[in-house]
Amino acid sequence: MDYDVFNGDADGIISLVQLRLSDPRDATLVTGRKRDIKLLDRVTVEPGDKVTVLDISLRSNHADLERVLGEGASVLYFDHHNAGEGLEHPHLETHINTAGEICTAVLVDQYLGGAHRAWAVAASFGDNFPAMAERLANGLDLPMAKLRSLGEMVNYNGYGGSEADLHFHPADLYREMAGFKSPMAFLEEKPEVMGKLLQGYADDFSVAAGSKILKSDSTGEVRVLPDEPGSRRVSGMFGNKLAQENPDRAHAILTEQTGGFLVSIRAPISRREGADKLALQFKTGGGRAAAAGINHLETAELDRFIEAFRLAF
Ligand SMILES: [Mn+2]
Repeated sequence: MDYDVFNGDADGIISLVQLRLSDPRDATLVTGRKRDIKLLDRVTVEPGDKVTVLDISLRSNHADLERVLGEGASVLYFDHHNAGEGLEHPHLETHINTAGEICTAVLVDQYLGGAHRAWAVAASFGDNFPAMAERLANGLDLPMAKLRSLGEMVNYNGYGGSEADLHFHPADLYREMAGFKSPMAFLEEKPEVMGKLLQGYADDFSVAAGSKILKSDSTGEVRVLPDEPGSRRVSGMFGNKLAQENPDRAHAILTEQTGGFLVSIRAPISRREGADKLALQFKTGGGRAAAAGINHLETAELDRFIEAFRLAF
């Protein structure tokens, strides 16, 4: 059995669409939410199996990649995330480039000599590399607004607290798009797929926009979203949108969960620091200076969090 292992976001799914247009193969699909990046641990192979891996970090999958190669598979690997110390093996072919703006669909586009360029443009928009999308499309007459929307909606589909929260399982969304020579043909022939994602996105955003505000002033805003699939799908994107609209303000998006909240913290865009220090004051907190989170903030700790947020920013 052959395996196609890919991240469940726009870049992962569309990389596979491109590759299988040029090299059709009936493989078992292994994918999940955007955050599920340890995917090779789900793969057990027989000698001679072919495994293709797209858009998940080699560092995070290093041990299982070694195991799969040891079990006798040959592996073709494309990615743009940190590869750690990498790996060399006679049956491993890697196309890894961590340069800014390069996403996996661009690496696949290069590998295929630009054969399915419009798909790579949509994927670049979806992975949040609009400048790269414009460069790839240079000289071609492509419907850029449609490709941007497609990339962004496929990316949105990858977010959720569990696979049950997603509008489409990423393997199903791949199957919807697979085989179409261009994203334009896909959009033309299956408008219901984009229709469902656009509607879901609009609904999720309107719930988020109307969410409860716990604190708001010129230095920061704290919001709480209800315990619903739509909140878990959209909380990250909603927080980014608030941050972009108010670059001098810090933001915390709390999503209700049993006994407390999942917390996502964004430092002000104008000085990207302090998010990690705030998160680390709580047991399940962690992250980076610009963006951090708390996996579970107890309801009883809410007041302490709001006070710590006020002091942090
Ligand atoms: Mn990517």
